[in-house]
Amino acid sequence: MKSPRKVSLAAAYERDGFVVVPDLLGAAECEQLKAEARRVLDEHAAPGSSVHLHVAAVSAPFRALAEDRRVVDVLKQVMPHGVMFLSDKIVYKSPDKKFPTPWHIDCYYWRNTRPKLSVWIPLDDAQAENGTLTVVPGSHKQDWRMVKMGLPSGDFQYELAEKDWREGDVVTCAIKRGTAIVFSDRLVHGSTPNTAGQDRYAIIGTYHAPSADEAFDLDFPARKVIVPASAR
Ligand SMILES: O=C(O)CCC(=O)C(=O)O
Repeated sequence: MKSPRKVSLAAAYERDGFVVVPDLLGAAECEQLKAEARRVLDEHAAPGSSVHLHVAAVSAPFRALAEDRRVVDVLKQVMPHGVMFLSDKIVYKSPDKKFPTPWHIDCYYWRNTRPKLSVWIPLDDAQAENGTLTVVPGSHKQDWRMVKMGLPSGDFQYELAEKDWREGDVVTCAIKRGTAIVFSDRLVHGSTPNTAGQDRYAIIGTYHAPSADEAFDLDFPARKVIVPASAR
């Protein structure tokens, strides 16, 4: 019998709009980064917020993670025109931050800029019960409309206008801490609610191809070219 053809990481990313990279970070590293995330939230985040941007700008460990060889080796496979770090953020759910992240596409938040992708790494084991990432494979090939929404925390301001897919299309990413999900800024994604009464810390780094700064980029002080276009 013919065995199924193994699809490359780049081909899977192109087909699905995301790839799961198991065990990118070890458990001990996740524990240290989680303590660092707590420090950053305590010292820099607005009280009560569950999303905090510009982490690498104030944290050496997260700055190192943004350009860690293991992360960059994966990015090089899906970014043929070089790799530039733009920014990162902590997304934190807890017993009192239960709400699901609404269905959305990230590119809505940076309209009229060059394409980007993000690397989502949970620092706690993440599953349906504690608010893991949910994705709709292939949704990056469609255009989606977003509308304003009003989460009490103000952390997410928009959600998809139409949820035009079947229940069975959704992938609920049950993954160990330190596993990474690399996803296109056109991919429909959200999260499950955190009903488990547990913490769920995640770090999300966002990247695009190197280029002269666009006006949008100027708000991101930790931006940095990691793999110049010419190095490939
Ligand atoms: O960690 C999460 O709940 C998802 C966050 C997210 O989708 C985003 O910030 O774009």
